[in-house]
Amino acid sequence: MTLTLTREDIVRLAERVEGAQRGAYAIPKLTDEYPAMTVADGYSVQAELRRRWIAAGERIVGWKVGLTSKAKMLQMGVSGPSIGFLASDMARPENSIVQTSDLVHPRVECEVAFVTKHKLCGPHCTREQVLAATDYVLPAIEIIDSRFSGFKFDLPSVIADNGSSARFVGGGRARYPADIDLRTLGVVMEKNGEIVSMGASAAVLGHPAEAIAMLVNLLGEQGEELPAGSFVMSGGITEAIAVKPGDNVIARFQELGSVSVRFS
Ligand code: OOG
Ligand code: MG
Repeated sequence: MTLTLTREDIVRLAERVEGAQRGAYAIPKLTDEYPAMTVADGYSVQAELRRRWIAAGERIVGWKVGLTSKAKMLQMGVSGPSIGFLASDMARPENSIVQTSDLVHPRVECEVAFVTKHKLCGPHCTREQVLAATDYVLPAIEIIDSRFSGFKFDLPSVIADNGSSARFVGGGRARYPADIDLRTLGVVMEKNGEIVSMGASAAVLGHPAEAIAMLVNLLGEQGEELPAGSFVMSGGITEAIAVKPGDNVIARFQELGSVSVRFS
């Protein structure tokens, strides 16, 4: 993996992204200024961002992997995957109100989330290993918020922006993975009582646990492992839907119940 950015560039870009995340304003994609930026550069900026968040007292509770379904890749014009860290202050309780004034242009996605009971390490992590290390799965709504103007980006930029991570809500009914078929779960997303998207969990790499294995292998390339007790989102099953104040979103999953969130 090639790095083109200097240490100074990495710190500068991490500060720029952090400013946009905390201040909820849009910035041009980073490759406008650094056209040669690579995926490895993007992960260096993300690692610096994570270091700064931890230094500010935040706790990393897990990870998300994104751009794992055709619908998402087509919507964003980017062939994934991208991973990002999840911090404790991004979590919101089921059916709570998420404030949009803290966000640039929020969108919602329905995802299968995993909670692990054993640590996982790459390389060569497999779906079977992920399932054996999973404590339970649950439905989740991810609220993504790309900080890039017009939601237009490329893979190095979105990785530097921590995979557009902003908020997440877990809920519904937690299940042991052995008790359900994770490939065939139907999901319907409703906004203000109307169906806005629907799909099936196989849209995520044929099986959402494949996405977790991919995440573990990407973490391995960065010299990291996925600790036991991590909360991990496997990627939007359908395309993401824009939300505004007053919207009420509910994702209904077969076997996993439903999860909802409101916006103000
Ligand atoms: C990148 C994040 C994608 C997913 O589930 O595919 C993502 C974006 O679309 O802003 O979280
Ligand atoms: Mg997502």
